[in-house]
Parts: sequence; structure tokens; C-alpha cells
Amino acid sequence: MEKKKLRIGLIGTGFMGRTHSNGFNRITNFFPNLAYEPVMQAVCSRNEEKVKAFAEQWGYASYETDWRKLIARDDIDAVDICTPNDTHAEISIAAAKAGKMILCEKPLSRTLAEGEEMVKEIEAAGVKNTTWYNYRRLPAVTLAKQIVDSGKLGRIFHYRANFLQDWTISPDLPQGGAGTWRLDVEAAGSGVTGDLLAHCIDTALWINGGITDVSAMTETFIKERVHTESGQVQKVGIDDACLFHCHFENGSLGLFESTRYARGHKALYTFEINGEHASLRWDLHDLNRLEMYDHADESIVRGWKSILVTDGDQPYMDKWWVPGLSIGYEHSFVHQAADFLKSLETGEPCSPTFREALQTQKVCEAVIDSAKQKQWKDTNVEWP
Ligand code: SOE
Repeated sequence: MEKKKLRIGLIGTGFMGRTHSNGFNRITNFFPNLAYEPVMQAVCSRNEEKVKAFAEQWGYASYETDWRKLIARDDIDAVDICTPNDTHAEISIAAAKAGKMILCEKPLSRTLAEGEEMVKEIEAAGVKNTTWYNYRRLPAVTLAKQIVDSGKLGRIFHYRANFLQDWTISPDLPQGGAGTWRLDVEAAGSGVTGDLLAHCIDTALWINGGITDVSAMTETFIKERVHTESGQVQKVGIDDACLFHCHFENGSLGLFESTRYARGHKALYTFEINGEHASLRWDLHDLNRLEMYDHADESIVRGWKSILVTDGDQPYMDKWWVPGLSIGYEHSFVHQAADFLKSLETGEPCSPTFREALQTQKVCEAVIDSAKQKQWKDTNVEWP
């Protein structure tokens, strides 16, 4: 059967541009039953030499150096936004007005107000949309969601998550520009809260439901940095580290920590969920493993068991190799791209939609406000 085409226009050729391109490139081989196939139609970035090389490397048929031109093209169905956070609103709103479907890299926006405007415009335009929160689509994380949804854990008491890195410890690192825009509050909106905790919050909302209120503390360890473009020393406006605790709608308590100053940790994302009957824990460094303690096991063999998530019965794994053989980080993007194509077929939304990603923004904003004002803050999250 001839497949329908989804002609992709990618904007941004950094780290995320590569992960998404790799995701689209692998779909047709590994998800052969989808009715749609992605077509790498065009890629856009300001530097012509670099964007041309990127197009050749990743198989895009053409390139642009102005995103407005890419959006105006009739031969693009979906715009994939992989540019820094300060461009998400402008590009996605323009793309929606041009009637394009939109895939936007996380976090949705810099601020809640910006995110609300995006959701309003995208929903008014009625275009299909999704936000890339890739970690949900690692098979072990999806399995954790399935186990919680099955009721096996019973009542949930605790949800805790960490996302620890160490790449910004040096005071010599500049802020702003390629590579270091995540340190510049103007470009990023916030520091670890929007960049790293947003992942933890998205996974937590998805698995454990709405977060009602938060109490947070943040710290900026390095107070001044040189701006890459101006060369001027500037005040640092981002949170270098953030801790918060919260209540979930289901009555459980949440504890979250993120920093880019945990020497030795490059990308340690972990979560643990404790329920009445069973607990689950997961660690990105061993991403195909889900650990579970089940109190229903016979007492003499009761203990933490280690589930290697590589079996064809487990989420997404029927698409890959044979049981026991692993997949990696990049597959989370293949899965999200495949789920987006599948959603075109079924007419269902592809979660997290912009509206769902806005709920993560609400938690992020409440966290930042709580830390600034030293007060508990309601999130006003609407979940689901
Ligand atoms: C930051 O270092 C970063 O690249 C985030 O921007 C990503 O979202 C995260 O997955 C890994 O770390």
C-alpha cells in the first residue's frame, strides 16, 4: 500500500535537530505498518554553509536560511521546531497561522504567559501539535506508566525524581549564543527548572497525575558571566539548581531535585514511585531496566526485581531486535515521531499536546515563583 507523506520542515540544526532527524529517518524501516511516512523536505538554519551540510548529512531535500520562508512553502506539512526557547512562540504561532502541523521541542515556552498565547493560537488554528518530551517514550518509562495505570501499586504515597548534570560548573563558561543559550535567561526563560525539571514534571504528570501546589528553592551559584555575543559581563538570571516538593491530586507527595552543579553527573535522570502494594524505580543510565518491589511476592523471595525491558510484549520492543538486546536514548525520539504519524492515522491527539505541555509550564512557573517569594504556590494544573 502506498504510504501517505508527511513533509517535514525542520528548524534548527543543533543537538535536538539531530535527534529529531534521526528519529524521522528510522521510522519507515522500523514502523513499516504506519499509513504515513515522513519526508525530509527541508531544513532551516541561519548559517548557509552549515545548513547545507546538515541537509546533506541527514537527507533533507532542500534548505532555507530564513524560517519564515520555510513556513511559507506549500510543500511543507509539518514544522518541527528545534531552536532555542525564545523562538518557540513566534515560530509556532506563525506556523499555525500558515496551517502547518507543529512539533515543538521542550520546554514549550519560556514563561507561562508565552505558553498560554501559543496554546490559544494553535488551538484557534486547529492544527495538529505535539511537544517533544522524549523520555516518556523509553520503553521502561512507558512500562512504568502501564504498571501504575494497572493499579498494581495501589494507592501512591511518594513520587521522587532527580535530574543531575555538571556541565555549567566553570565560571569561564559564557552565556548566550550557540551551545550556551541555556545559561541565558533571555533565551531560555529559566535554568534547570525549564530545561531539566520540565522532563521530570512531564513524566510525573503523565504517570502520577496533576500537581496541585509546590514549595521550592533555587540557587544561582555563578552570579555573573560573559555574554557570548556582546562580550560584556552580565548578571546571570537562571536557576543553576532547583529543589521542590509538592502535592499531587491523588494525595501523594512529590520531591524533585535538579542541578547542573553535581560534579560527576552528566545526565542522571531517576525517578521512584512508592505505592501501597509495590514500588518502581528507574535510572536513565540503565534506561532499559525498570526495578520493581512487589509486596504480593511470597515473603521468602520478596525483594527488588530488575526487569530488563527488551521483550516484544513490552512497550515499543516488538519493533526492534530480539529479547535481551537493548535500544538507546535516540529511540525515544524515533518512538515519538512514530506516535505522531500514528496520531495522523487515528485522529487522536499526540500526547503531550501543547495544552498538556502547558501544564508542565504551570508547574515550572509556580516553582520559580515559590522560590522567589519563599511561599507555597498553587499550580492551577488541569490534568488530564
Ligand atoms: C541540557 O544539557 C540537556 O541537553 C537538555 O536540554 C535536554 O532536554 C536533556 O534531555 C539533556 O540535557
